[in-house]
Amino acid sequence: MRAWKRPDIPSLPGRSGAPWLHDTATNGLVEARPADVARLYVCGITPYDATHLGHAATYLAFDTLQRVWLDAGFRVHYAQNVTDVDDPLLERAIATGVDWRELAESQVELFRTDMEALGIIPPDDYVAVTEVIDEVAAAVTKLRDAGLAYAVETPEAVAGADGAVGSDLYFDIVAAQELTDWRLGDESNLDRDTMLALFAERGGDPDREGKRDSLDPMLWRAARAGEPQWASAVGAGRPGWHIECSVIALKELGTDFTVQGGGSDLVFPHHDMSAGHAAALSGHPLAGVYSHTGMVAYQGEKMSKSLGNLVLVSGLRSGGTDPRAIRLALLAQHYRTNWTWTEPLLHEAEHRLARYRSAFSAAEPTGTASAGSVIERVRECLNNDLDTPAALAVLDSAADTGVDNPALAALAISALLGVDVTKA
Ligand code: 5CA
Ligand code: ZN
Repeated sequence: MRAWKRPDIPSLPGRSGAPWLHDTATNGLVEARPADVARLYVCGITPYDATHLGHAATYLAFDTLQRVWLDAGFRVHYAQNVTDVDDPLLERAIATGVDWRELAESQVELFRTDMEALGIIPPDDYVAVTEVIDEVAAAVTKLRDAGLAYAVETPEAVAGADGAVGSDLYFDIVAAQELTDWRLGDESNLDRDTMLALFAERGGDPDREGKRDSLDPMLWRAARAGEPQWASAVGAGRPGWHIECSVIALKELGTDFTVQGGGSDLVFPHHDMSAGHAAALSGHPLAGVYSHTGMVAYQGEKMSKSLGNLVLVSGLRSGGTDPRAIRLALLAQHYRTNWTWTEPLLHEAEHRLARYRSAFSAAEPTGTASAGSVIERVRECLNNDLDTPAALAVLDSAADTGVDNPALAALAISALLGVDVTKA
């Protein structure tokens, strides 16, 4: 699928090191140093009610990571999916009387415009699940043939175009752990009770009869009346959620890529299960580092489509908010904290943007502080688990004292933080 326009990213004198990043699996900082090309997969949107500020904060965090890698001299290969067939999307389409394909396409288009306005680096591979149905079906077939997938009786299943009635297929987590090095919880480190609770909350079906283990996730959903379906070797139906990301990531990036990213709501079951599927398919780990962003809340709850407590990037933009201010408001929070969006945060960011524009757009020196050393300090902050609030604090004090080369400071703000302070 088409992504969106890439922002200009100037190169800076000198060079950053590889970033240190928090890894959920080991719960510590690890050096995200690629051998050659940094390979990044970030879970994309389920396209309805896009793009809220939680989405924007998550994609901005991985945009910052890429800017640090680029500044450190690494090439980056970035892949992202679009979950354009899934229960919540289909439910929304039915509730609003819109065709699910139209809903998905219009929301992906809105997401593209928002990402472009925010100056977020686009993925090299932007892949919708509807584009890889055959690959997903082939992966499920492979798992079934290896004894890692099994059918559960599905009375609601209807005949596909070939007249055959299929069954839902599940991943056998116990068998997968016997056959591979993968262990459930390797990535999330959660105990079983917590897993069971989160599984039920996040699209799983722990109580379904006929499953071998309550936590076994669905790989393939047999055709149902009124639902989209595709013919396949595992019967007519559609992909499960976790296998979608395993297949797209393996296809575009290969195994053992540098960083798997997403919001912390994906730690379990999504990323644990995606890693399990990938290990069962390839015999290798999915990624080296599992990186997760905190949740943005609004009005006392996690900002989410299902609750409807949303602040949309497009809404702010159409109200006249400068996208650079949105970006600065999000950068003022550390990507791993859970935080609440409020209006005053936007006003602070607008104030900061005005301050940077007047401090760093001058052609002449505004003070004696070295812009080169400001860049080094900003680099240190970002290398330390993408500490953007600390980087902004460095720039705030440089704006106060003035610098010997404002244009160089502006270039660094553009390259590393994606904000062009030289524009009107
Ligand atoms: N399509 C799946 C991933 S395969 C999905 O989670 N889609 S989503 O539209 O719900 O979310 C897209 C991305 O935004 C995910 O990485 C998710 O973790 C992140 N996200 C969702 N809500 C928030 C929030 N309130 N704060 C921060 N990040 C969020
Ligand atoms: Zn995903």
